[in-house]
Amino acid sequence: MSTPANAGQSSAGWTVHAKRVLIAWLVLSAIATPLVWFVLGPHLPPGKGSVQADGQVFDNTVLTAFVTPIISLLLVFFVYALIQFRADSSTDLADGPPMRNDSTVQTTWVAVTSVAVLFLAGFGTYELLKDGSGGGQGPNPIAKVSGNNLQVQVIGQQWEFTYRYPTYGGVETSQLVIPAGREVAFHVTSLDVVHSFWAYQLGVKADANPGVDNVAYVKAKKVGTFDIRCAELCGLWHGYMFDTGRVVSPSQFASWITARRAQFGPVAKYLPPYSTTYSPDPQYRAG
Ligand SMILES: [Cu+2]
Repeated sequence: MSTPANAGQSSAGWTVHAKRVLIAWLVLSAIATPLVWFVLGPHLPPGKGSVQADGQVFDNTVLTAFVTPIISLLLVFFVYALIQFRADSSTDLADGPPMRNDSTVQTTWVAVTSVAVLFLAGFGTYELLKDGSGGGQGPNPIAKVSGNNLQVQVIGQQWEFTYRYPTYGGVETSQLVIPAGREVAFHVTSLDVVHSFWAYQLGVKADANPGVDNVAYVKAKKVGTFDIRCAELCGLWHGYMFDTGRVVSPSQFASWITARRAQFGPVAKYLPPYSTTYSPDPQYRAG
C-alpha cells in the first residue's frame, strides 16, 4: 500500500486513512457476516435436538453474526496500522503529538455502543422469556410453556442422577427416557450437595440444589440419545457423574414406562412419597 502525498498527520491525510479503513471494514463485514450466519451458524452448539436447543443455536448465531462486524473493524484497523504506520529502523520512535478529545468520535462511540448493548439486552430478555431457553428457573418459572407437559423429576446425589416420574406412580429409575414432541418439565433437585443437570443436546442446564425444586422445560424434536453430565464440581467422583438419556417415540415411551413400573413396583413402597424436594434424613446416613 503506497502512501499518498498528502497522507501525513494532516487532516487530509487522516481522511484518506479513515476512508481506506472504512471501505476495507465494509467489504470484510459484507463478506464475513453472511458466512457466519449461513455457514458457521448451523454448526454452532448445542445442535437442534430440542426446541430450546434450536433456540440456543439461533441465539448463538445472532450473537456471533452481530459481533462479526465489530471484530472485522478491529482486525482491519490492526492490520492497516501494522502496514501503514510501520516505523522503519531509521525513524525516531519518540511519542507523536498528543491527541485531544474529538466530540464527534466520542458521541458516535457512546451512541453506537449503547444501542448495541441495549439491543443485545432486549434480544436476550425476549429469548429467555419465550420458553425458558432450557435453563433452570427455580420453583416458580416465569417463562412457562403452555399445554400438558410431562413432569420428570431429576434427583442429583453423589455421584449419579436418578429420575422419578410422578404421573406414573412415582416410579424411580436410573435411566432418563422422554418422549419426542412433548413438552417435558424437569424438576431438578438434590439429596446432598449442589449438582448441575446438563443434558447437552437438549440444551438443558439446571442447578440441582438440596431443598430446591428447579424447573426447566424442554421439548425434544427427534428420537435419539443425548449426553447427561453433572456440570457442578460436587466431590471426588464428579468427573464420573455422566449418563446417556434417550428420546423415544410416544408409543415406545408408554411401553418403557409400563415396564419400569412393573419392574420397580415391588420396591416402590420403600421409597419416600413423591415430593418436589427431599431432606436427607440423618439416621440413614452412613455413620
Ligand atoms: Cu458433579
